[in-house]
Amino acid sequence: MYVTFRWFGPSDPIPLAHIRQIPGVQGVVSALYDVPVGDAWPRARLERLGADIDAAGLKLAVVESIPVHEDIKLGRPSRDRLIANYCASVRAMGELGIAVLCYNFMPVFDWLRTDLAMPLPDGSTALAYDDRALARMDLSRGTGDLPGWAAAYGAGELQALLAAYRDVDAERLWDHLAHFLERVVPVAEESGVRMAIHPDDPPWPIFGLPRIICRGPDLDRLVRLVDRPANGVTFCTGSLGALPDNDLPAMARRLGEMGRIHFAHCRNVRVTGERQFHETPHPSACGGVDLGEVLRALRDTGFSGPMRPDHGRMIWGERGRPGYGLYDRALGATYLQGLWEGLRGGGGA
Ligand code: DNO
Repeated sequence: MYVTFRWFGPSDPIPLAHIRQIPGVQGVVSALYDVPVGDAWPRARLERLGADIDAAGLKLAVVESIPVHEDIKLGRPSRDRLIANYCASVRAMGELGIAVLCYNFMPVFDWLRTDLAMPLPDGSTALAYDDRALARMDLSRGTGDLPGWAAAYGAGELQALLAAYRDVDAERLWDHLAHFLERVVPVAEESGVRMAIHPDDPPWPIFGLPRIICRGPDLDRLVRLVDRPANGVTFCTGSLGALPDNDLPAMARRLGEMGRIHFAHCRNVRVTGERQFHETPHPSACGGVDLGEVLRALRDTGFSGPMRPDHGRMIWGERGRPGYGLYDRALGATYLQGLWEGLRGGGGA
């Protein structure tokens, strides 16, 4: 396991120098955040990002993410030109030796919560989701106020996108994902890049939009869609863990045996009702995910890829990007390494 930490580039309030001080963290997960979605990433800019990270004594190990343009997910005629741009970005990654690409195929929204600062009994705050609160959300003014990770869409643009998706049900979305992967995976393979799809978060349809990467069978279907080693997954315990019937250690073992886990996101969640959960500190005792068993499955199946501690709470008065403060994620990084070290029978990361 190669321990990494997400960094949002020079605008991230957390400096690389602080990330460097978290024991065991060697890699950085980052992206070019200002390239318009659909454009090819300029290789020189990616190279500069890598050089800045190198200068801090770390390594750019994962790109998370190159966003997939909505026209690709909608299967519009412009998709092939956009996919060609995507392939150019993947080639640039390969040339620079960045071996893992985390991406998602969620229509319109990326991860979404209904509360970005739910107070926990210990005085910290965490991200939370409740489907009943989602039903009350107003999309008529665009995505501006939504507590999540949506690309910003104005009211008109968002309504047009939602309307376009009325013709795209889950099976159509699978077809569009297959069309995308059939073209991108061979390029990734040639370039030495492993594709790692991120599960949908939350793992169920929202706002009437289909979401297809939610459960074990979906991950199996994904890897078979283009049955090549470069076509794999980001095993995100928090996203998948929001569905109680997902048996995470079994899923990790199965995909790990197939050699298709290319990246791991470790976080914990507590499910508190039907389509209702909140995030918790990383240790297994704090939430519903048995991280020890997930890591055991990864270790038993020979996982040696990058892992990052995912969302943390806000603790010790820290203010920052929801889910992405320094302190709780750093605690997560050391906890996860402790678990891993125990599984190895001691000695080193
Ligand atoms: C949430 C993240 C996701 C992830 C994308 C990958 O915190 O894990 O936003 O980066 O879904 O494309």
